[in-house]
Amino acid sequence: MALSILDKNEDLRRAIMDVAEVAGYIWEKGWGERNGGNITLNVTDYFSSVAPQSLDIPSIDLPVALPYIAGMYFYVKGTQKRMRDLARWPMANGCIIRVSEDGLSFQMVADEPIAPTSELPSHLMVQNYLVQSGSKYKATLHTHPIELVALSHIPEFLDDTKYPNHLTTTLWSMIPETLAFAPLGLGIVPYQVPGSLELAQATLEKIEKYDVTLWEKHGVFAVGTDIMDAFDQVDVLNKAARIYLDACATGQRPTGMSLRQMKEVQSVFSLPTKRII
Ligand code: 2HA
Ligand code: ZN
Repeated sequence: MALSILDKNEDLRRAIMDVAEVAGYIWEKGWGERNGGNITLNVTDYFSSVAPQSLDIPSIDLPVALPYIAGMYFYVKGTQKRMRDLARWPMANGCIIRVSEDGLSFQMVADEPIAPTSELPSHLMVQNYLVQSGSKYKATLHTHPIELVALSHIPEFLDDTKYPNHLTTTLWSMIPETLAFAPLGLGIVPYQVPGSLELAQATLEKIEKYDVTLWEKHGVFAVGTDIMDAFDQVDVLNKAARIYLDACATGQRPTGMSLRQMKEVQSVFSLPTKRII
């Protein structure tokens, strides 16, 4: 059997094992039913010592030009692949792609020719933005966290014009850690067809400001320095959503921490109000 690309590249293997670990958490939490959710990781750094291979394999067109990630490598979950399988066999349920030098197409580099996710436009458009803006963020994660999706069905949490920042403030007020570990809050993207360019474009606009955006009645899209960081932010926000719903299940509306208490946490921990890197 041919050597896997991971056997020849220990740093790449570790990064992909982190992806596999997060895929396992997603399955265990019930956020990744069937083939639900996607992960994309910029792995270009692990290929820097390797000259671009001349690849005698077909190129697949991208829906939009992505010049900033031209020549870059990404690990991407495969289309129709399951998180619970990826947790055990990451290279049989995901692939490494290389974007062409003109940023107009990509090729599947390793190991098996697995077609990437239907959400590739949103993942690569956001990756393109991250490189363009000089960000250190390498990971994008789409998943279906139950409690956050449940809250995206509640009209008062969706109308950011009538109730500005209402969902973020409610989540922050549930437990101080939410404010500390998801200090940028949660952006909201109104419902769009999954996999569409419209969804990708709307996500991109929110990701400029937020690390995590909620796709109305669908899931979340998160970015992070690595896959653990992206996962942790979703986990923290979803935990707050769970506390909110559990409190509501008593038949009462939770009071939440007061604005004064939240401001105190913000100043004691010097929390950022904008992305720093
Ligand atoms: O790829 O979750 O939204 C599976 C999805 C699409
Ligand atoms: Zn989805």
